[in-house]
Amino acid sequence: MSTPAPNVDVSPTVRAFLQASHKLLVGNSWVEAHDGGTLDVRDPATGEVIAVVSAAGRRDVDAAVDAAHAAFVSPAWAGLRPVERERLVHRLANLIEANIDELAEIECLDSGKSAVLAKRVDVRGAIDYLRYIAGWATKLEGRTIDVSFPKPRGGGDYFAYTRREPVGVVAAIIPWNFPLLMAVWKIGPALVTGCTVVLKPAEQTPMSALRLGALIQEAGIPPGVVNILTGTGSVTGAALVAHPRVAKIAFTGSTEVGKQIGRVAVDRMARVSLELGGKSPVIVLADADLEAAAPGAASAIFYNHGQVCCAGSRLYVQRRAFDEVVGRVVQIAEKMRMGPGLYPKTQIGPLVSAEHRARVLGYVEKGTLAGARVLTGGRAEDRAGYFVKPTVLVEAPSHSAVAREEIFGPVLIATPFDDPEEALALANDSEFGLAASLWSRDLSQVHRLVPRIQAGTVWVNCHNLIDPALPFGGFKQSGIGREMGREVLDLYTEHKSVCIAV
Ligand code: TAP
Repeated sequence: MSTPAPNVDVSPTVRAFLQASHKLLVGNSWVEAHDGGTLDVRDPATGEVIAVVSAAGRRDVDAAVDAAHAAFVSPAWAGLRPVERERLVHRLANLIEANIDELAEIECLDSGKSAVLAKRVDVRGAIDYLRYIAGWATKLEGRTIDVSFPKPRGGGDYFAYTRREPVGVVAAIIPWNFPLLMAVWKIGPALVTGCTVVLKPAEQTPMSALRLGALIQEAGIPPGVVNILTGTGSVTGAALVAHPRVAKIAFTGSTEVGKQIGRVAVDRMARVSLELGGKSPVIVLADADLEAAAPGAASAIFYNHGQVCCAGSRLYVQRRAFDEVVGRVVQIAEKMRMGPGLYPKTQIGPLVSAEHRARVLGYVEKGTLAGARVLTGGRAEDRAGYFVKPTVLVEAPSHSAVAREEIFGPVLIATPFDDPEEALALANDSEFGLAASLWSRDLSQVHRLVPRIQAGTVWVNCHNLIDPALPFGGFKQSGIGREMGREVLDLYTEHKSVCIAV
């Protein structure tokens, strides 16, 4: 179902922001790219250019890493007490909150997502995350350890302890599906641990990072602690990853690019965390509350138009409930209101770019050629912008690309199973292992299955719930490392062992 042209306009504040000249944040200054390079930014709902940003080249990367390195060792940053770092992070959270509507609108125009959801999930999520992580600045602890060496000759003893120390300059490279949230997931832990950052947003969605840069300055975070380089992955991203002064790479994106980055990082032993793709299963047992499971399965795949790393893109339903659950998901898909994210009633917005729309539709085509049947959707919406109808496929062969690879769009593959063991085998038959959900009222069955599901997060009777306190990351090819929770601190700190002869 498509919505008529929206009767909502871009606000004057956001219009003025988009039309401004956009530069790179290096140290405390906004500067143009050395070679004058720029990138067009498009509104996915119309395909029109809404802003022009700088495209950082190698010399800009050098300047930003130098600024981050200088800040890392400067008394203005390294000399701050933990409670002062905590206060700066809270200040940033407060400023984001004070600008919540503007940031949600920017995110909507840049990425195509609904402004209502951008406010509720992306921007509110960024604020909540910063407030959660801020408190860890004062809780970075080591341990004292009783060592068993022979005592020093002539008496005395050893005193041994560990310290957590910031890893150094962090290159944060993020994707386009939750731009502000992904930026904050990396900047937050870097700030509380005393690291410094060079952030590179995705070329499709750089705008919220630029607005965030201004708020970072307003918060009083010392110059050079956070630098922001807009640009492409192949130039800006690659130069950052290879830079010898970058101590750690925090990457969220596709498995393909993650592997390339991992190889470069290992070559010079840079620390690296990789939050990568998924093809997450949703398993519905016949005893589940189907009134909840069917809309749950629909929202697991169609939320943010399927552009979610943990989207429930493989639906497995026990055979006797299959027609009912899949039928309801199809009904929901057909009723979803499609339109620009600025229109408050929109439930499905455009995909992020024309290239991505072609990629998603290419998967559907390959799937049908391999024998899959389209129950609904499967095509672009006949209007300007990069819209793809919510799609449900059945009978996709288990070896087909559409059933195995990450599509990152509103495309669900539904498959029946006969018993829980078969469901488990189907769910685990994937190179990915980011997340899964299990729907059942049988608690014993749930406890039997949860430990055997190969995924970094397992939701039971819910899906896509991400909390700042819950570690998040992937098994298998879905990544290395855990963001969120206290586990994220390990990604931004080194453990130093100290042993003193006393
Ligand atoms: P990618 O194409 O992998 O891009 C991610 C980022 O890497 C972008 O900023 C990109 O720059 C940059 N990049 C590309 N090539 C690079 C290179 N050779 N060196 C350094 N940087 C490079 O992913 P995407 O299409 O933006 O995002 C979708 C993917 O992200 C999906 O696979 C999704 O599952 C994953 N994702 C995972 C998670 C978690 S938490 N696991 C969360 C969200 C998204 P440009 O875009 O500017 O070229």
